[in-house]
Amino acid sequence: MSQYRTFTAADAVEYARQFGGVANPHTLVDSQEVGDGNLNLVFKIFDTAGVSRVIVKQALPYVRCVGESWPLTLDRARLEAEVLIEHGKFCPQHTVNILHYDPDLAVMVMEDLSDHAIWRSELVNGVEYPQAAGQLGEYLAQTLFHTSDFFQHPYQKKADVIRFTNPELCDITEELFFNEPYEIHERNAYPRALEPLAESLRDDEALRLAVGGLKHRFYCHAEALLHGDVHSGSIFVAEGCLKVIDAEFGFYGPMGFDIGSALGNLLISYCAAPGLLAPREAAAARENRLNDVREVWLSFSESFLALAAEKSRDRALAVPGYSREFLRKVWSDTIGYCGTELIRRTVGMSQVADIKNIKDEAMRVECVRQAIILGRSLILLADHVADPEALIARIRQNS
Ligand code: SR1
Ligand code: MG
Repeated sequence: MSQYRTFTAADAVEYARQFGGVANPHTLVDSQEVGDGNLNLVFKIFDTAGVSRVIVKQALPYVRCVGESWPLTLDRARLEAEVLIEHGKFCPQHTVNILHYDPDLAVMVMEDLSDHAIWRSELVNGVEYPQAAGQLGEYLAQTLFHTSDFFQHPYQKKADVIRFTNPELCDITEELFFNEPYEIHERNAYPRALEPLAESLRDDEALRLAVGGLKHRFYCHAEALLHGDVHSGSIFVAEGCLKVIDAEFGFYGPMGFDIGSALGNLLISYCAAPGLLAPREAAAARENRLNDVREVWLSFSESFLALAAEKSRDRALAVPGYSREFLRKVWSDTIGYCGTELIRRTVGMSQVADIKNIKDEAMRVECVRQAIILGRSLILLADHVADPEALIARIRQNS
């Protein structure tokens, strides 16, 4: 029989005392539920001095932001903990540390990152972290290379594809990224003024074909163990530090999905900046986001190529030149998935603070319009953008 019960604040404290790895567990005395994501309960656990010491996160048997009408597997807690543990083996400096997890209770205990801030909130407020993009590229290179066929033994890789099969969470992504924004759907949430633009997405055959291809590759290209939801709200930053959290959408999929999701959120920030910041700050923030896009890809690709040269275990994949050729396909996928992230965050249900915080309605509509048009053009041009400089030129052209 399942031991699952939804934690109260007191349960979370008790659990943290047992499994939080704190030297004097009795000093943990209080907790606060701070979850503001779409799915889970998140408790900060405080000591007698009021300092937050560890985090207890528990999956609910449904989608939190919708309610019990949308049931969702509790196995996502196991998947999240195991993805983060796996990624932490290869990139501990940029992966949140999981101290303990229990698949029956769908709960995990993890390091407290209260001295960090969520990157999305900082971007909304115009706060810059110049090293973050390079660090994110490094996280992507380490996690994607080491979980791929370049590095994993073929038996281990195949076993891990099974261990990380994540049908229910993938189904959410498959619907939200690749179906709903291109249909009339009750979950879509774009401004009414953009109905003609939304309709043009539904009617664009070339776009629908390209999105079909991206969805197909999402289904069947088991290239590496993805995080599955690398957006700026899943990333904590501090001066010189970056830590990725929230990997419940993890599964074996195409590398370009993780990289494209990350770039898509940087470009949402780019599109939203004029609605959030004063003109001079917005212009600077936009330049910074373009630099971030370049830096994420350069840092990822340089590290990936170096890892492939040094550590590829598969003899055929280790042939000189193969990894570079492979990255050309990853780059095209990256641009395509980046485009789908821009569109699903603006047309579809998963709206983000970058857009929601724009107070002026006309400005908000213009920022959303720009994000949708940019998303469409990236999906359509994904195979024809040579490198980050060409991508940046495209983005400027779109602005
Ligand atoms: C119903 S879940 C909607 C979105 O929230 C998560 O953070 C993922 O991005 C998902 O697509
Ligand atoms: Mg999340």
